Amino acid sequence: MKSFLDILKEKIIVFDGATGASLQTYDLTADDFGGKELEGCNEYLVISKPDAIKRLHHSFLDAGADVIETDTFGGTSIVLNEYQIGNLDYELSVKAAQIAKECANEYSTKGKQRFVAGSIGPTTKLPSLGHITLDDMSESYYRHMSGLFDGGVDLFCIETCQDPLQIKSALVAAQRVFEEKRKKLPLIVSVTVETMGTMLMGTEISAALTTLEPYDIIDVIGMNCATGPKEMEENIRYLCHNSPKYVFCMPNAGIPENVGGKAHYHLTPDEIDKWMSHFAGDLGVNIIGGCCGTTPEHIKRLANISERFSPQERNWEYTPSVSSIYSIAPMHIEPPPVLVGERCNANGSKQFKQLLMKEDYDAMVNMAKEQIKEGAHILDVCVAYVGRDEVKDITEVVRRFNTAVSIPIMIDSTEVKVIEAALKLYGGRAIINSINFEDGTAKADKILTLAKRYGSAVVCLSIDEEGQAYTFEKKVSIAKRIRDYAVEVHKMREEDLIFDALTFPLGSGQEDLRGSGINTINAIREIKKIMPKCKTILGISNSSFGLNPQIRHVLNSVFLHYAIEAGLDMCIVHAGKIMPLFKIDKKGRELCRELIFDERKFETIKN
Ligand code: THG
Repeated sequence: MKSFLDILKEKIIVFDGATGASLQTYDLTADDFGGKELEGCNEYLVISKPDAIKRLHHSFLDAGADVIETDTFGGTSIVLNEYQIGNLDYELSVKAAQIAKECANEYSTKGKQRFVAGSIGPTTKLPSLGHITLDDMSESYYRHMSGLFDGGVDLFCIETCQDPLQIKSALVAAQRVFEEKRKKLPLIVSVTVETMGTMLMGTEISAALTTLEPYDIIDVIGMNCATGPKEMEENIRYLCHNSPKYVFCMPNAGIPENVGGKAHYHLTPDEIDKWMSHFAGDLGVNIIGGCCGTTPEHIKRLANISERFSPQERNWEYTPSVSSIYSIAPMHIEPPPVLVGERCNANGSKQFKQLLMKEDYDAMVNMAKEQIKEGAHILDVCVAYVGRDEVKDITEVVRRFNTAVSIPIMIDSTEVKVIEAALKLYGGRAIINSINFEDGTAKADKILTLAKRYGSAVVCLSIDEEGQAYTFEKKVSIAKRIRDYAVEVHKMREEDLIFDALTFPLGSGQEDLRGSGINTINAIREIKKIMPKCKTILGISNSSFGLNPQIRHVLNSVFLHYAIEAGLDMCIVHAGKIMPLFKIDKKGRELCRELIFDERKFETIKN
């Protein structure tokens, strides 16, 4: 017997068709559902009328489906509670899995194995809108998934996803189940892109891919529901061109039309055949199936496609990026740098600090939006302030930024609890700023574990047990040590590590900092040379602490120029205050250059 993932390499796999719409044609009575109060609860049918579910499975197995889905789309306690049976979540999931497995086994042959996918729906709540916390949602998913696992499903299908934060809570649960059972099942995540072209929360397909791509436990990413194949084409093409994971596509039989008060799906088997042949044969989709309105007749045609085509070679190209719930920001752009707005920082902006004190969150959101207007691609967010509860503050801020701010965030904190609280509220792919080896690896271990759990990228500072690195050698050797550790021990990918060789004030007149500009620039060049996949970043404004504002903008801009020349990918700056070099007079430029490269013919810069 081959595994599901082995077969996925060899053939286009066919899923089954609509559950809900098919069940409706069976004319089930209230009694069939187990009474008036359970009428319409399809998940309870595995207890009250298992024959109806078996009939459904058989109809799709007869049509040639390789995979049938369990009757558990609304199988979480969150949904079952609407029928007051949330406590039956585990039991119903086990039962549904057993019934499906029994049916699949009847049909399975050596030449055509049949599999069962545990259907895991989106529930009825959107965590990004504050309907439920990630922890509560995850707990509900965990019981549901444990039941599916114990009932014997071959894989998990987290489908019809509406909100990236909802997906993350399901992934936290899946990770927990796989760890507890010491066995990982193949896992599909399938998002629903509405007719307006984004997920319900406004998420573009690129943002969904960026948020999901870092998760090792996900094997397949795709789309299902909401529309027919025609409306999915551009997004399916995007996934096929960009996704390193297998691609899944399960459209409705067209956009539903209201016919006599009922949803009517009009796409014929011929039309589905035409589109899905194109997706599988030209674009390289690996798994095809049907969602709402698709019947065994449609699935028969998909099984035929699977016989006509083999999996196409996809020459995908993935650009390492981060995301908000809406859109993405690559971690390297041409020309560089990626601009990380520095102003939403209680230690870096008097205005932001005062707004935090007043707890004026709307105005904080406005500061974020101003930075986007000024050209920031990503926002650094820091609410650390002595005497305040940082976990509470980050919770208030990230909850709002998650939906109100269109660009990705960088969580700037040294506290593990704060980072964790932020990641639990953020639906995009965030950057954690930062880890270091100041107290050895203990704290970095905790933060890297969070980074893996939530798919984040991580800024790594050149700081070790002996303190901050001032010399070139120290900056590089610590970066290398952190890289090796993060990759080997925590299985981080090099492209998700962003090295900060540290920026110290250059104009302070402090003798021991004289060489620090050139050391930082040389360290960036060396880090890019020995770890070319890794990214680099600097908090540029640190370089000009203590100088007057006009001189600061000049020095920051010149320092940034040389850092970019050395290979800097990203910088934390006040985006609106960075000047192109041609706007700086020659004398000012030269003065700054001498300061940065420690060629000073003078003692200190005059304010
Ligand atoms: N590396 C990494 N993260 C960092 C830094 C770094 N985060 C914080 C900091 N350094 C980068 N952010 C800032 C933000 C603001 C300023 C400097 C660095 C700054 N602010 C003015 C001031 O304090 O004088 C503005 C004052 C105001 O507007 O009120 O200079 O190096 N990884």
